[in-house]
Parts: sequence; C-alpha cells; structure tokens
Amino acid sequence: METKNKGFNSKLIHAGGIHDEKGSAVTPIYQTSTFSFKSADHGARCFSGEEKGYIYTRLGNPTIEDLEVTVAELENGYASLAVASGMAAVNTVYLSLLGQGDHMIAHNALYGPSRGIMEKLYPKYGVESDFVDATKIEEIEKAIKPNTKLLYLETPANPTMGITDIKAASELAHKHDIIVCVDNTFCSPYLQNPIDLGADIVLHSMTKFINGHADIVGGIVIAKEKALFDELKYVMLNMGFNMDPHQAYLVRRGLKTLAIRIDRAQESSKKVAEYLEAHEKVEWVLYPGLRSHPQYELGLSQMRGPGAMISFGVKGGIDAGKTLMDNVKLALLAVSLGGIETLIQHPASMTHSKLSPEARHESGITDGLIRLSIGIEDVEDIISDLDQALSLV
Ligand code: LCS
Repeated sequence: METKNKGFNSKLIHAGGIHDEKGSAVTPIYQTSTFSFKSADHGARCFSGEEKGYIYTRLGNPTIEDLEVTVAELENGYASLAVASGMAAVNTVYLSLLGQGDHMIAHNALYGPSRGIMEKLYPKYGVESDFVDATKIEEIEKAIKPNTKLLYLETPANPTMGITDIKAASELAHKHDIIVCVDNTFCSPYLQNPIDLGADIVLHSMTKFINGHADIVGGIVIAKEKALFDELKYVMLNMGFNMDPHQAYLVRRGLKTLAIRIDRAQESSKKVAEYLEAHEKVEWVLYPGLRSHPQYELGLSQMRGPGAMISFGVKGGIDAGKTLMDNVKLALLAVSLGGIETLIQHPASMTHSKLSPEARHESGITDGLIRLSIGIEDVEDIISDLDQALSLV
C-alpha cells in the first residue's frame, strides 16, 4: 500500500508491506541464504541491475527490505540499511566516511563503544577524532579542522541526556562540507526526525525502541540522499554487517506498536521524573520533559515528546546506587533500553565500573547516576518499586 501521505501509525502498520502471492497479511520470513534464477539470462539481468531480483541474502532479502523501506519512510530518508546491531550501524557510518587523514567531531557523552572504537580502533587506520560538549554549538565550531569529514551526534545522549541543536549543528557543519550523522536511538522516528532538521544520516540501535521487546539485537542506517546511501551500502554489503531475515521479521513486528508503546512509556516517564525530582534522596533528575533540564526549550522544539529515558543522581554516590540496584523488584537490573519492561542501570557500579572515577566523570558519569528506561507496566507499580528501594538507601 502507498503510505507516503498517511499518518505515522498507518505507516507503522502498512509501510513496506512485501506480501507473497498467497496474500499473507504480514511479510513472510524469507529464511533463505540464496535465491534461484529462472534462467541464465534472468540471473544476468538481476546481477546487472536491469531487473530487480533477489540474489543472495547478504545483498538483499524481501523480509529485510520490508523493514528497510518502512524505517526509511518513518525517518523521511532516501533509503536505509538494516544491520546486525547498533554498533554495525555505527561502523557502517565510520568506515564509509572516514579514512586515512580524516577527522571526526563527536559529542563527548556518546554510548560508550561509539566513542571507544573511535579512540582505540580507528587511529590504527589514521582517523583522528575530537569529543566536545556538542550541546554547545561554539564547542563544535572550535573543533572544526580542514580535514573534518564527519560530525557525529547522539541526542539525547546516552546516559547524560544532553541535547544538541541538530538544525544549528547541521548548518554549521554544512558550511564546512562536513557530513552530519545523528544517532536517534533514544527518540526513535516517532519523537524526532533528524533528516528534517538538516542531518545527512540517521542511525538507530533497533535493539531499543524500534523493536521494543528486548528479544533481538539490530541496527539501521538511513541516508538522506542516494550518493551517500550508495557509499554506506557498499561498506555494509562487503563488511557483511547485514541483518538476518528472522531478526528483521521480529523487528518489523515490534515496530508496528512503536507509537502506542512510546505514548504509554512517556506518560509514565513524566510521572516518574516528577516523583524523583521531589524525592529527598535524589540529588538531580535529567529528563527532557522537566523544566529543570538544561536544554528543555530546545528539546521541546526538535522532539515531539520527551521520551522514556530518565537519568537521576541518588545522594550517597556508589554505595547508595548499589543499594538501590539491589532492592528494586519490578525494574530489571539490566543494560539496554527502550523495551516494554522497565530497566534500571547504575553505570558507576555496572557498565563503567572498570573506568577510573576521573575517566567516568570526564564523560559525565557521576557516582550516583542511575539510568532508567521506563516500560509499559502500571506507573503506580513502577513508582512504588522505586519508592521502597529508595527508602532503603
Ligand atoms: N547507540 C546507542 C545510543 C545505544 O544506546 C547503543 C546501545 C548503541 C548505539 C549500540 O547498539 P547495539 O549494538 O547494542 O544494538 N546501548 C546500550 C546501552 O545503553 N546499554 O546496553 C546497550
């Protein structure tokens, strides 16, 4: 069905839609590694691109394409590439745009490995990078060099919730012929469309909100234009970052309820954030829906809603954080985010425990920082769980 002029929820349900000749309501799982040709000539036409035909799943598969067409449409992009993980999406972008002698600028508080690989792996291939506070456009401007090729943003950032002005950052970057990529994982296409704000590439860890059910790992890269898409596609296909058809099927299924899942989790998040902000054992709360968020107005202007991710600081540092972790009963003590179950994470004692306190603080991870990904359980249960655990801190 043509869904270009339909509403967001109609797109979620009907976009893509590669149905089989038997009329299945959903795109089937084409669980095959290869596709047979009708004749040698048919094979030749498929290889030359004269005729659209599937050849080999790493190069294209109807189930994966269904997901790609849908997400590209939701992000108002030219086309997209579904890949095996969010990190495969990040690497598709880095490898496509950066080579010997090139420079990247990124926000200082990215998802750890998105920064880690740029500091540890890419220097081996002659790529330089600078990490700045991208919530301040002047800090991005100061870091621009003649060899800067990529501005890599994550907004809101994981887990510090800093918000970058995508429009202003893109205008600045484009004046210097710098390509802008936004990791839109925290918002999903329901709450923010970076391409509409000026970005050239958008990526997601689909492990999070897009799939929404904590049962797969996946990623996607969306390009605004064909030339950029072709560069990304070359890398993705030849590095073998592709998604599996069964994985793509599950993501496409989860995606159908994206808007209703986020509406519900976001409604609860506002209540949880307000509850936390008023709690005597909580030092600070960072949630784009609270007036106290440093980029509250900016968030409102570029996001259609504040989302379902909250960071807060519990008084009493690492020990207090651990007590809270050890006493929650409903929230799962787990990394990842964007699923239907509420997850809680304490970076200082969990994901970032191996870093020195100085290294943690440099990327904004304070000892008492707790990250919550709010699920779709009853909000009263989410709050009473936090309440009983906080009472023991
Ligand atoms: N980008 C963001 C913003 C992320 O939060 C993650 C994963 C990735 C990219 C990488 O995606 P993956 O390869 O895992 O699909 N974030 C995680 C987190 O906060 N906890 O565990 C994983």
